[in-house]
Amino acid sequence: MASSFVVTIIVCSMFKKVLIANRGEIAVRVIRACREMGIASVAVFSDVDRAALHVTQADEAYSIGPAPAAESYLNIATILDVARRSGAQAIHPGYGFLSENARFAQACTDAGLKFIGPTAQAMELMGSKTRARQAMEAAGVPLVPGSKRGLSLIEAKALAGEIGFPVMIKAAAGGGGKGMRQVGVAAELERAFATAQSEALRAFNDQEVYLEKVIENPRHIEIQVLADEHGNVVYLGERECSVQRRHQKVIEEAPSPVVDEDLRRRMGAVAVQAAKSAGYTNAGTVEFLVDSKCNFHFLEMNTRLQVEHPVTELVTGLDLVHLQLKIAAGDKLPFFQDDIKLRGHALECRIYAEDPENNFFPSPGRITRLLRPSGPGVREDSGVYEGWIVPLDYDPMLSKLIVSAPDRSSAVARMRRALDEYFVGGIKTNLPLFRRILDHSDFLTGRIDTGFLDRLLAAPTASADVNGLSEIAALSAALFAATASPAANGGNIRRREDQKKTEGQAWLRAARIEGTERR
Ligand code: MV4
Repeated sequence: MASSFVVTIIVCSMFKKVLIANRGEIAVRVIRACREMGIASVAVFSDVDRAALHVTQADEAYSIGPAPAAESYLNIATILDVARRSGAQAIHPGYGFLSENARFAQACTDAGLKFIGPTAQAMELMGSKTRARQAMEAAGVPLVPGSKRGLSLIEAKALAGEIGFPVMIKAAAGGGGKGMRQVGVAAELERAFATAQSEALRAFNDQEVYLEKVIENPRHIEIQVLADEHGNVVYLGERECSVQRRHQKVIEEAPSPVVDEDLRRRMGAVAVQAAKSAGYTNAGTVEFLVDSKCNFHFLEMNTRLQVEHPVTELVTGLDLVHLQLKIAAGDKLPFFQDDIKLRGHALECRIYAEDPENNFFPSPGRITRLLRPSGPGVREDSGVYEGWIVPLDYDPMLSKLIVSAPDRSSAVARMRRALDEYFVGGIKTNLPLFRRILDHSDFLTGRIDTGFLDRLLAAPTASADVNGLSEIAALSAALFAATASPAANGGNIRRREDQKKTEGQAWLRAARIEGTERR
């Protein structure tokens, strides 16, 4: 009798070398994951990034051209050439730059390189907001009421009359708030339509616009999904991202203060359905607008790893970049939906080189002093180091400060403590803004919507008096530190009354640090 043997050959298909087509903290983040997984990393850098942190951390680094992103980090041919020369088998795009460029994803595939992300087809579908709305409606995903295709002015007038004002005119090729116009009354529609069209044409070379009903004072809540290339899709809970300014997120958290288990299950199921129907693979995020009654509406799908992914990592205990690499290498998801448990609370502050006192103008330059927070429950994903000159050519985000704790209020306390430990000298940062947000009663009670930060910034600051006092305190502390002998403030001895929780504390520390620096 013939006996048959089933021989299973386990082929290790993990990449040996990965190129990271990005810079800053996200390049460092991906390089770290590669190192942990025994994968060699290839960095690319522009002329102004020759000494950037990601270049020093990678196994190899290649110059890709001048500072302007269009000539370096967005140059597909150059990046593919570096991949070929270095022998990389896959490319991680990070976020921004080429990360949501379907042509780039396709060019990688055509060059025999694995793009670590979804297919070009899935990216293209989600890149067109009208096509995405058609596909999502067909999949039973709840949409914001409005049109599913591009409209003429006449069609827009008719539809707006039907669904009622206010309405939002959006660019089909847009996303993230670009080419978007709110219209309050019928008389404003024609002008807003024309403006939106010409903005869309200029920004995206595509003047198609569509219309949605306005969701008033919405929350921005998004669901993280992971999909392998074998049809398995899971959701990893939500992120609350309502604290924004000019469509730039400032603080993110997980879980959302308003999402309970039932809502999470419903939003999660919809997000998984959205991903499945789009043939989506790898990591992605389904964005929802959530109204005051907790109705949720599909907004768009981000086809990349997002800036705020660490808060999801901290509440799920998963490493999203490890998982992205495994999925791209053809592995099955190593868990099922029921295995995913959320634990505790995580907050993220995006630290920017910008001046809150001067309309958040970018504040590049040399970081003369850098004290970074650490200790229990603190993670800092940074792209900078002391002595490095922050270039003015790119997004001025320096780092992300992320904390986790058993519950929301202890996470807030931990974030305040970590912010107190954080000092960046030589350039202006938005660090002082976070203290204001974390002291705000609406933030503390979770009453945040997408208008929260604008309202906070429009309100008069604590008082001019307090500002004056903290400046005097900083000056006198600097004088003290500069003139006192090391023993006078040595050993970090501080009297109890100096330790009280004030905004001046950071200033006092700053002045002391700068003082010692000048000695
Ligand atoms: C909306 C909206 C209200 N109603 N659409 C802004 C970014 C882009 N992705 C979509 N955006 C919005 N679309 C309808 N129908 C309000 C916003 C919006 C917003 C959304 C998410 C986070 C912050 C925001 C800030 C202002 C406006």
